[in-house]
Amino acid sequence: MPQTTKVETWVQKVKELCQPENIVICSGTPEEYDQMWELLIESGAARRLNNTKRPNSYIVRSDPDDVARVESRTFVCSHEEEDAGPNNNWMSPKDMKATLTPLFSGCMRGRTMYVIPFSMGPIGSPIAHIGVQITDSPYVVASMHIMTRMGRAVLDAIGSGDFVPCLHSVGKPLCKGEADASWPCNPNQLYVAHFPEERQIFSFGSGYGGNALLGKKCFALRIASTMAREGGWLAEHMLILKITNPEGIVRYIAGAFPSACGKTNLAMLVPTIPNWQVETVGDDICWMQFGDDGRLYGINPEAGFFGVAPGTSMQSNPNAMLTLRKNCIFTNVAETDEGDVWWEGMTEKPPAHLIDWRGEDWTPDSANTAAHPNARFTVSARQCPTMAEEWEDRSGVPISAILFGGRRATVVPLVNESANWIQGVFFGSIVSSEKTAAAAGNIGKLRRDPMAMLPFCGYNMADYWQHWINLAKNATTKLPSIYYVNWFRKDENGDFLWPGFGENSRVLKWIFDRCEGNAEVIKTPIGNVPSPDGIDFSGLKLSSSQIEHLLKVEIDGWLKEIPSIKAYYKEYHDRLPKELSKELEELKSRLEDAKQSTL
Ligand code: OXD
Ligand code: MN
Repeated sequence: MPQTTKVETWVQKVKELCQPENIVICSGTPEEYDQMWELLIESGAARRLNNTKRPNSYIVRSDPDDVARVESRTFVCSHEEEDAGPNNNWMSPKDMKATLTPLFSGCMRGRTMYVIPFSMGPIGSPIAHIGVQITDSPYVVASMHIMTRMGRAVLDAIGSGDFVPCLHSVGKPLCKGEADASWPCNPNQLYVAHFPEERQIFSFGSGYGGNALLGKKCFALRIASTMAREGGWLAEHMLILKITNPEGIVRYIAGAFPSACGKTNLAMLVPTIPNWQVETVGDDICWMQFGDDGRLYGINPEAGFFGVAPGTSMQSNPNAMLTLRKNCIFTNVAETDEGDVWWEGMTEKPPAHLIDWRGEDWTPDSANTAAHPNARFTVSARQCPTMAEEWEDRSGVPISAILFGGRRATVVPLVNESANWIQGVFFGSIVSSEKTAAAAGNIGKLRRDPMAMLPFCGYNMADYWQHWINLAKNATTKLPSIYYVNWFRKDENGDFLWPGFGENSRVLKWIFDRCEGNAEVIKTPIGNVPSPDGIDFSGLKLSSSQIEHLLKVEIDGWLKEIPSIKAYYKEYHDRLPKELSKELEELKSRLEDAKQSTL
């Protein structure tokens, strides 16, 4: 008799707990994908878009109370509260299980339970890891078809090996004869719970995005970050791009930016500098492992893009728009009278009439936006015209440089190179963004989002910084250089100084040239900035004083920032790596020396 596998044992356990009506082991076939859409159309959650406008694509409307990741209901359940850190909500594993068990008991009554074996990263890649998600949501099954490699091939790859169990329910059991909601959910009893020591995820009550597609933020960042710490690798909230210079030399750059800082746009950038090429490897997550040569090799563990639709246009991101021409899922966007999609920013002039994300009539005079601000597209990466041919290479791509960036109107220059790895980790630890697009004069309202991982690090952030620092302690590693970039500096009138988008290629070129040993820097108290002629600004409408402002090292501004960094570090008490407090002290004394010498 064949042995029962770990997957079978777990499925049986979940079946007994959740009591579904049926069980489907997902195959990952196109037929299965189509079946999910038949169900979603029948329930009223989805509509097929006009096939001539947007072939094989669907528009989905979620419950208006289930529209985004809910950080306040996201928990890291380590045994010790200190191990989750001040960056996470914490509950003990015992208490969380005592809370969740009654919620999950019978929660799939009247529903089908889908078992989704999925691989984060190309199947068989030494950098990839496998999960199995159990869900009662056909929308999740369809989305996982696009966002991950999943189905039969992954089940075969697991064999008798390990996987991360990810249990998800929308939290709405159905009684016999009861009519189902078009988007069943239970937002009043929402839990997205991670058990890092056991490597398990439980999510209850939401069907939306990162709450429900558990391979993404829950596994590929929160759980994977704890696995990475243990295994000496990195699981990061980073895009990966490939850049090729006119001589055909290739470099790969990874970059961490908080939400709403244009990560997808940067990953799909159209360079404005002649004869340079930028291609895409990933837009949201990067897993990096050391190769035999001591370099960090990165993979994009996802197979698709789950991007914010509003603001995406042929001007801001033509490659995303081309990616979206067919085979897409659009969630909470508006629908046009022709059966196509629209969102704010897609065209300069909105259509005269739309059905908005709530299913109501909408005209440009309507008080609300037509698309929800967190409306999303879900699409296979394979459709992106700029995907680099090696984006699915099992061994990953060698990373030459890491970018950290936030949205800062003042103080932080366009680009600043760290003198060494530890200073680079310091840069990452202080990444911050203005809470909103700060009006001129309204300076200082900062949210620190270290390495853009604040909502995604599955353990104490201070220990995470220590993990980064420790990578430099192994003499055989050849670590990438680190850059702190800021596309969002403003002038005295509150206008952006830097045009951004495709013009960011000029900064990438400087970084590329630095990696090749071909560009000059000026050493400053905060790090190495380009010499005024270091970045090619030709053809841009920028005055020399604007260029100076973009690259300026504001000694007083940085000095004012020191107490806020200090206060922020204090939240981590004695877990803060001593290397970081030393970096901060040294920065302060370099800034004070510089101030003295200009007096
Ligand atoms: C995302 C996010 O959805 O960072 O990628 O919130
Ligand atoms: Mn993200």
